[in-house]
Amino acid sequence: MEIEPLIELLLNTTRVAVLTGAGISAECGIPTFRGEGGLWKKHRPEELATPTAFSQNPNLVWEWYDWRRGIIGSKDPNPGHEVLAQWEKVFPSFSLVTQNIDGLHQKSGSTKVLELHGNIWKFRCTEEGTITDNHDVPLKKMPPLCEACGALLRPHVVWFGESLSPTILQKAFLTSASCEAMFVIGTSAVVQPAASLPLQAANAGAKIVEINPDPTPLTSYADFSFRGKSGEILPAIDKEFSRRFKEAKE
Ligand code: BJW
Repeated sequence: MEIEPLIELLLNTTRVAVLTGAGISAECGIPTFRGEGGLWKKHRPEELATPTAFSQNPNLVWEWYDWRRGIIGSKDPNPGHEVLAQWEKVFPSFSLVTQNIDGLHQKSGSTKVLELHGNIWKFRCTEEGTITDNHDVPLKKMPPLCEACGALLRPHVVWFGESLSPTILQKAFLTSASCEAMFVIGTSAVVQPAASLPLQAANAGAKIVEINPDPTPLTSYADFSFRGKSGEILPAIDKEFSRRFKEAKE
């Protein structure tokens, strides 16, 4: 797809929103969920990513998260994450909403990230609801227990059938209702309510920019569809945008 019309749009836009999914971290070596090599090809979501699975077999679920923490902890952000961290400083209003739990946006320098599905580096006490940071790889105790009350800890993530944080979700919907352009990057756009955010943005008049090697249910709503890896396409867009932005200021 031609980059020029998008650059024109970005040069005339102040309110930009971004929704990311597992695909943005794929080039770091972190498996996505769906598609070739995806986590859900090898594991059944019902056995690992539901409250029932956790109550029936907390050890199994924790072993899976421990394994994933091992992978994620050894990875660094890629150029796609880095561009988004830069854009936070470039656009007068910039919101980054992610479905990812890997914390790589923050690691690349993004400071205001709305994490819809939680964060793998946080624990939540199943009794008191207290949230704590933990970066141990591997975990010291399996399953981990709350230091304050001894109850079972769980990963501070959102499983199927669980509600997202109403505060975070409300902020995400406000963002999509008020942006002028929304980038949708590396998501299969099938998991709700996250997948509704770009539709809401489109209904409110925002231009939708999709970056994904494959088409998704969102593709027919997109004004710009870039087929490829976000770690390559975002830097290409940014390079041209930065050049034209500087030129316009001179
Ligand atoms: C690249 C690339 C590269 C590759 N560059 N791109 C309405 C209708 C129908 C169902 C529901 C509904 N509302 C709620 C539901 C139920 C359910 C749901 O949506 N189910 C659908 C699957 C049908 N939703 C929920 O249960 C949610 N809760 C909720 O809504 O509560 C209220 C409620 C409950 C029940 C009924 C009704 C209301 C909670 C959803 C929680 C999702 N949790 C997970 C696990 C998080 C923790 C963990 O990681 O362990 O979140 S599942 C998994 O999917 C994870 C992801 O964040 C999420 C989205 O996946 P994502 O990011 O899109 O990844 P992939 O793998 O699917 O796609 C990767 C993409 O990248 C692909 O397109 C590639 O092509 C691309 N790609 N390389 C760019 N280099």
